[in-house]
Amino acid sequence: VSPKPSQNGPRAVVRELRAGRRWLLASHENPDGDAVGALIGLGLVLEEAGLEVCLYNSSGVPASYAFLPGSERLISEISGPLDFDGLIILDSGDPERIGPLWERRGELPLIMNIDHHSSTRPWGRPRWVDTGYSAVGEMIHALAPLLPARISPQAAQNLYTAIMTDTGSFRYSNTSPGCLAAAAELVELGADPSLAAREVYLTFTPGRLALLARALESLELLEDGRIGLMRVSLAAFKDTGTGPEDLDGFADYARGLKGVEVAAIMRQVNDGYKFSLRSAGRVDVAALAAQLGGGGHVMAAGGFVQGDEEEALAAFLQAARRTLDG
Ligand SMILES: [Mn+2]
Repeated sequence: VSPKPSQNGPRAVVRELRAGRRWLLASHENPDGDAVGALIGLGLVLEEAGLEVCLYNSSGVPASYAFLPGSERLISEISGPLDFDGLIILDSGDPERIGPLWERRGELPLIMNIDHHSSTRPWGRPRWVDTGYSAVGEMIHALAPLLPARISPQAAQNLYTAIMTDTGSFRYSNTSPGCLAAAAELVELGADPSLAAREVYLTFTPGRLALLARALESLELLEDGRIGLMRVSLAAFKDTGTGPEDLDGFADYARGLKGVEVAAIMRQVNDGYKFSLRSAGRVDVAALAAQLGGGGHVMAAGGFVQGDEEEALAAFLQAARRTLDG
């Protein structure tokens, strides 16, 4: 008796993709470079394989990723019936993170999970979740030859940008031989690294620069300098005409301070505060975020506390102390 083929992993994903024709692709709201790049990259790769795709992100495309070829195809609302063979959710440890579309999941015959976050409860069928990948963009690069499908120069630009941003420009600890090899091949296939770096890191709007100034002004050191905390209020976004996506990379300033082990951005939302956490290397911020009802990676994670500023800060510090001393 030959062993039953696994219902999960890249080959199961390919089998399912091939069995369908029309796919709806989604990634988490307030998307980062991986959530946008992997989404468009997979869409273009599936089209090369002769499939039809619809690309959804409830937040739309952040300005710094509008340069990505195919970004104009992202939609943030779907009004008609969900006439698809299934939904593919990318880069979301928790499927609810795709936003309002999740409410309509009952209309879809299948929900697939392709991700590199560590998740406490498995979901999706089939699912391919592998924390060994630096970015979902790197996973899509590995998936293409299995389909098989060509990675066009446009897809390569998206997948390269996904890997670049999730590794902090190949500086974070998830920068592996595998992701560097994938990035090199994507450049060979037509990705332009200098374009990606210029658009993502070196292009500031005046509003974003003003937001950075306010975030830096708020920076304080807590717990004997082991925590670097920045606070961003709803008013700060409003005054500067910016949004949460403009905070991308700001935590690096706090993390870069000597002695800081955890960098945190405490961002006001309607009913509480979201915490975006970055580790300097020793502390597992995913464990810290889990205490705040969130999750993520060892080096980058996020959580949420309901309540006013004082309550949120107290809850964060309690969780942070536990993790720092653990
Ligand atoms: Mn990612």
